[in-house]
Amino acid sequence: MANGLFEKVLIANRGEIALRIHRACREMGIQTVAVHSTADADAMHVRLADESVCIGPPSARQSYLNIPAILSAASITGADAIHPGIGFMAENAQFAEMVEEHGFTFIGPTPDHIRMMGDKVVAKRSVAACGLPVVPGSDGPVEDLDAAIEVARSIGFPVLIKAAAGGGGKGMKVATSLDGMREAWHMARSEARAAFGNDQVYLEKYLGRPRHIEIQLLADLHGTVVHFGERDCSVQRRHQKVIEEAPSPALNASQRDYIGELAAKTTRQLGYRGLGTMEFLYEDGAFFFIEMNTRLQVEHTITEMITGVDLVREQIRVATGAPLGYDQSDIRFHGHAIECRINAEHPETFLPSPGRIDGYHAPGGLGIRIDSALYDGYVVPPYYDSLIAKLVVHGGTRNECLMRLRRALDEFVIDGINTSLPLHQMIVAQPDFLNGSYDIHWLEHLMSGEKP
Ligand code: MV4
Repeated sequence: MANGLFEKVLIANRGEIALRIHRACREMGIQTVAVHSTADADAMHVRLADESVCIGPPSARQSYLNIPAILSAASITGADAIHPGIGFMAENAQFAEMVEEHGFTFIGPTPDHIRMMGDKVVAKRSVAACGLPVVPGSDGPVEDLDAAIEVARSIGFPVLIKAAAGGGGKGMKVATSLDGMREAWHMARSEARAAFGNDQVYLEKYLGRPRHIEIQLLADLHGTVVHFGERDCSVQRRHQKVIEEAPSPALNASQRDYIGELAAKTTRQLGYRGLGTMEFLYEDGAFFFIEMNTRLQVEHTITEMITGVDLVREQIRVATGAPLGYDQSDIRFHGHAIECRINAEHPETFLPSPGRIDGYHAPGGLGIRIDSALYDGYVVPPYYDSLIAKLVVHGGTRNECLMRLRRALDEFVIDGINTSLPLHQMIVAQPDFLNGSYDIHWLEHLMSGEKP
């Protein structure tokens, strides 16, 4: 580790996020190792990396999730550290542990913190003990239907039964009255068992029309923690985020400072290190913590646009043990940013649409950023996540950002496959979106033709 930095980082991921990490490393003078499946031999990040190692066949299980293959690639290339990216190994505590046992640095939090936040009951209890507001509900897991009914009576209907191992909405069931409890209980338990091999569940008061607001956090190894404000990720469908924006059109500066400071204080008390995101539901002026993500997130880009901070660079820097070197008062917010996630899928049916790109033109100009590993002639493989590009737009005001976004969407050409570009065109023409008046159910209501 010359100059206290890593000399070589292995990027255990693919697609736009692998490219994003490569770019941060290259600017820091760090060599990069790309690992890839046979399906990704022609990927952009593989071409740009200093070295590359093929780690297996197309199936993610045999390549991007193949721990021995990833660790072997790190050994033979002499990497100092492994960046897990997003998805795949990013929130796997056992992988983080094995990376460190083999003498590499895991660019992320400690295995204990990954484990703590992976169990939603432990996560909630831990942050509540620090004074962070959580959704009213059971104190920990609920053992049987009778106990669940007792909790539901005391907090009042509607209630939500959630899987402790959950996230992503699996094993989540609403009961609107006592009559619905038995069915919701058994469905939540069996869904949780099938999805996670763990049927532990807990109860919360069900919030009907919340927004999803998350706080970006960064902690060094010496107890300094800062927040980079919030992102509003309420525009989603089936638990897949579609558009994110920062700042949230629903918050003012004092609400931002309040929840940001509280989240940072909690992060410090937990002894957390690295990048992290606390997710909140926001309804009627109140915040309720639901989960913490212990990794870099897809939508980190909009935070970078309004703060001017390279979050991946900061994540790598703190992983070396470097002190942050600045505090909360050094973080300033400028203007507004919106990200459109562009997927290789049909804009209405959402069916995946892999295949060859036979025409590609990305928009440009002031305030436009494209994070994508696409190129003309690239073949989008059918095996992985369908995210192919992020269109990220900055403006001095939300209105300027929206005008610029609509202009950029009109310029964007991706031919040969179906993409979600037309979905984004539709959304940015909606009066509710332009007004910022949407909640987590807004897009699904809009697309089903219901009145929101
Ligand atoms: C909730 C909720 C309403 N009330 N909890 C969905 C997945 C998991 N991350 C938490 N989720 C929710 N928890 C209470 N007490 C509504 C959701 C929810 C949701 C949350 C964030 C973003 C999109 C969502 C879509 C549907 C439901």
